[in-house]
Amino acid sequence: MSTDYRPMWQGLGLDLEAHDALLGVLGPLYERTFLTQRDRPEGMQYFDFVMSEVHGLRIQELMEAKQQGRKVVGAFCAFVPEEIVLALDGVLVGLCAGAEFATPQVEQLLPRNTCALIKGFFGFALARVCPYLAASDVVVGENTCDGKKKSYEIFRDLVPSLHVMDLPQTKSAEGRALLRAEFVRFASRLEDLTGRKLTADALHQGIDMVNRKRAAMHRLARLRGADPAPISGLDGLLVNQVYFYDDPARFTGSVNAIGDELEQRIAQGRGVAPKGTPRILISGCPMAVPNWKLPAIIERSGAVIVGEESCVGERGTQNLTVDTGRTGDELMDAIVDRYLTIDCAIFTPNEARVDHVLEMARRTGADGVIHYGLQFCSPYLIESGPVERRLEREGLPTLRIETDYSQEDVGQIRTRVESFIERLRD
Ligand code: BJ8
Repeated sequence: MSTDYRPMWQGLGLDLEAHDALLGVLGPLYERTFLTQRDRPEGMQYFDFVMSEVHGLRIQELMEAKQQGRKVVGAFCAFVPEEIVLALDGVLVGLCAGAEFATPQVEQLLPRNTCALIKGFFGFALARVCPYLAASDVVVGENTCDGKKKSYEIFRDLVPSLHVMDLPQTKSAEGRALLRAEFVRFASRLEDLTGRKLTADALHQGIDMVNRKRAAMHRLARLRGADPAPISGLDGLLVNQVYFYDDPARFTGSVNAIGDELEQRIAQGRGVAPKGTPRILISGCPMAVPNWKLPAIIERSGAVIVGEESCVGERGTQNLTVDTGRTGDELMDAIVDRYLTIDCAIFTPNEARVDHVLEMARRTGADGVIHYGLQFCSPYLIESGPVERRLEREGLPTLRIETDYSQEDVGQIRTRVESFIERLRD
């Protein structure tokens, strides 16, 4: 970052010293993890730039948007409908939750055995180091797992404005009705905030923008199915992570530019790893920036990751919203139907998730699946057993990894991943 953003961060109320410490760790970690990879697509330079400016230029853009009267909506979950936010001229951003920070302060508010993602967003808030949170006019919390649901009761005191969205636990007619009612309530909260009215025209535009963004991600996901893999899993994950921060139209253009480049690479038979390199699909909990621990271990151990069945990945981006409705009600129905297809482990039953893993494995030519569960995350850890058994039955070797954001278990995970990759080679 060449511009001095300190006055902006100060104006946002960040703790400059703690924030400097965060950036001082993030920058070198990014360089070691991403910039040392060989033969990256040139289009990744855009994403390197976005990451180098993720607390700088992008925040400045948000501040400019706010000056023009737009509202910033911060979120932690793939269930927050960006279509509605855009239709009310808002900007949706993902909030920092991918690293541990201020752990002693966090553990004064939350039990130690809370998942790292929840502790992560508490840490960023308590230490005042997330400019996205500081720039948000409203933060959306969702009643998904018990951990999030109960922790939002405490988090409410840490942010100026929290909107809690209730979510169903089943995909029944009653569950759908609840989700619809909650999306309507969310829209009305945003109408109050923005002083705008939700119209069918604006919803059409919001749906169109998000559909284009997701279609670009679908294209990237398809191209990752080529052997040799034209892009690393780390870079694929990075694109999925930037999805939550960047301007949607610019992001879509940048992903499509990568798509064009990957098509050329595939035509030339050019890849980031030799043809026949073991191919791995990751499935499980979301990996928010800068949570790159497991993917880095996997790819440094000689495999290539070809997809993520995750909310920072295909669980979050799969399926477009049908845009043929003419009235606001019809379009709201279409949005609800699209979000109800998200196979989060908070739903019961959740067989569609493992069907999706199998479909992804076939499409990407994956040789095996690594299930990533965050310690203390009951929904995904409990579901990982049935997922593993079904995948193994279907002939897909599966390894379950349970971890957190610390680096203490890196050696142990590496040993398990290496022997799993050997199994895939046999
Ligand atoms: S739609 S996956 S983004 S809830 S890891 S906090 S589940 S204890 S993140 Fe998620 Fe929305 Fe579902 Fe997706 Fe709880 Fe588990 Fe922690 Fe989790």
